[in-house]
Amino acid sequence: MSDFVKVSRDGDVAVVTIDNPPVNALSFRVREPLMQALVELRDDASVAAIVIACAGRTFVAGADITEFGKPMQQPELRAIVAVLETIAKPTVAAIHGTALGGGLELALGCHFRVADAGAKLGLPEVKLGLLPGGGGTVRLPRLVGALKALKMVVSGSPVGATEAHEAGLVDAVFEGDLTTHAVNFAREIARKGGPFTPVRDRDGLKGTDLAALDAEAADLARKARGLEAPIACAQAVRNAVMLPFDAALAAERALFVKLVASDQSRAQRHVFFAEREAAKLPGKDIVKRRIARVGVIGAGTMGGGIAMAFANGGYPVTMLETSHEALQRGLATIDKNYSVSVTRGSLTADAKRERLALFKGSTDYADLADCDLIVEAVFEDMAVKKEVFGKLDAVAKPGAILATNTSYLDINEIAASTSRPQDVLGLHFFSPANVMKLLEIVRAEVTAPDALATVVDLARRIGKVAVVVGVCHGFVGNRMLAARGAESEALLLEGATPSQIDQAFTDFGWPMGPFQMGDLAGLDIGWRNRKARGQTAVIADTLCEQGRFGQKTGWGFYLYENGSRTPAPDPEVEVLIRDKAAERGIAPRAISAEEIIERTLYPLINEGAKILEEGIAARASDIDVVWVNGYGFPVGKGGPLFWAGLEGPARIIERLEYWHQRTSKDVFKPAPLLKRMAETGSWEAGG
Ligand code: 3H9
Repeated sequence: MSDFVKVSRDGDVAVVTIDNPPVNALSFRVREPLMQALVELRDDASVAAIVIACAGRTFVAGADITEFGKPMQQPELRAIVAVLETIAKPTVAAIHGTALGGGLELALGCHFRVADAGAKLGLPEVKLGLLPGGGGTVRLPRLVGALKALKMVVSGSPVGATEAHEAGLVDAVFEGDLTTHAVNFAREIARKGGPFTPVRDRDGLKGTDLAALDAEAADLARKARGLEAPIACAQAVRNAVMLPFDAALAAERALFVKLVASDQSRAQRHVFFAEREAAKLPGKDIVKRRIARVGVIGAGTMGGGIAMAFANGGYPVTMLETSHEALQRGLATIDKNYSVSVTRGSLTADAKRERLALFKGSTDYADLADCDLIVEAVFEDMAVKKEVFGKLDAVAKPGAILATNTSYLDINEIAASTSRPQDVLGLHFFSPANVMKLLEIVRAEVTAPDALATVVDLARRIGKVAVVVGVCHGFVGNRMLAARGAESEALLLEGATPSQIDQAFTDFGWPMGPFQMGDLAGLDIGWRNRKARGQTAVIADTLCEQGRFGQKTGWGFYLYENGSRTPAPDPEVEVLIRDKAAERGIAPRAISAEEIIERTLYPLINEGAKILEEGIAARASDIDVVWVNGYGFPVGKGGPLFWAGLEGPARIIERLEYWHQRTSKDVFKPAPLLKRMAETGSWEAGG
């Protein structure tokens, strides 16, 4: 008997319990005793049936991801599943929590699967740049059909117990003590007698519509945006249909071996662990403050989105506006947004009613007195923010956390203007705040550790990926974005077109390029910011002067005719760019995609190195988390600082120095930490 796999008996039913906290991953220390237990129970004539269950909060959540990239210790999961399939007596997986990846593959090795009503089942390997490598792509289609399997494997999204039951993935759903139900289920099945058909011999592939499968696979491939794993997943499911079982299994294995060694999968695994690491703060035992009600000041796009994010996490919200009309407008928009979700089927009408019941509106600051956290999302102006915080200081209860959603302003200054700077911090949401995963949590100089720990925990509860950052202009994300954007206009003036630059970005894997993004967000936002800071951007400013604000006005860097959201190149903009270049005596030249990347992404990395050096971000991986979750940096490249390691820091420095020499611009001056990284191969200070 091992600490990680225990065998007990309930009459003639054996229960194998995996106990490998926190998520019962199939580490070597589990696989070895599990294999041994299964072999013994198979050969034990006194055992009529076997149940595989898990201790703790979940069934097996997958292979142990930390073992990837190291030599695989035997027995592998595939061998365990193969042994399961040699067992003549009924085997039953008892699934609670999540059966994911290798966990579901283990369950697919059993004759039967029973699940707790709240369980979720899925093959999320694609999100780690992988495909299921323990037979999942070959067995799942035999149970649920090829098309359903394709969708599950390529999306990586789990299904609930009820859906799994309807699809044939699960044989019974129970509420209450699952192991007892599973034992009774197994005993009853054993009593009825076999033979029991292993999943490998089930006939779920009969009548597969290959044309429909290929059409779906082609559609999914189009959306893969340069990622190899979704394509491999689709190929593996197709193999399951076309090849004999063992050949399909071998083909799956070959694809897995290739992917697990790929840079993309390494990058995606890096992001997986980076996201979890980012939420860790020093000082584990800090007592968190109680958050029962949240206040949000401002019911515009940002305030409304923030309020929805909290309501979606189950928190009652008090929304404050200056006028009754503005408040009603804000609440109506929220109602409309939820209605869209109901129409799309992502929210039930009942859930919408429950969410809306969490909102309370007010125009009186005194109504914020019972809030434990108050987030302001008012106009981005220091005087306005200070006025708001002055009022909050007067009404908020002692110990309430006072947060600003500022994107750029000095939070130390805001905090110092109150009588309780220790309770002040930044919660920088990204628009639309109810959708975007990233939350930059800004720690001001004197923010209390328990206030910080409270909001980090709260962020997780409302489904956000939190990264704690320090105070500087633009914090981590927007400060690096400014460094990326600095050269965009220069590239235009020197001869590149907006679509050429955007194309270089989308070829790299971004969902869109900087000009498409500007048009989508509204060019007037940047224009207003520049004016406030005495800065100019000749092309963007001229477009704004002409009323070209982007998609919302039908034109910006591109044309959007008849309400279209698809950007069409506009010859007028190209003439404008050439004219402005001529005025400055710049002769246009051909600009390569490589130059575009060098002049936009290398400064982005360089700025990241400066941020790390200044301690604004605690870890290089935190910066990657910000960029992947907040700005669409391709996850298959792992974030800017991870990608810098792949691209080669020495090359990046060489090219930065080249551009620095040519332009004398600060963004190209290599950061000392980047140089150290080139020498040591590590972003950690001191290597
Ligand atoms: C696979 O199965 C391949 C096979 O097809 C083929 C094999 C041949 N391994 O997320 P949490 C850690 S690929 C190692 O905060 P939650 C995690 O790092 C795998 N460690 O909890 C964290 O550690 P720490 C397919 C893992 O309750 C701690 O557990 N499976 C693994 O919010 C708690 O995690 C997946 O992709 C793992 N597999 O969410 C599932 N999983 O405390 C990945 C977690 O030190 N996991 N850890 O920071 C998840 O999606 C979530 O963890 C889960 C729980 C939903 C299970």
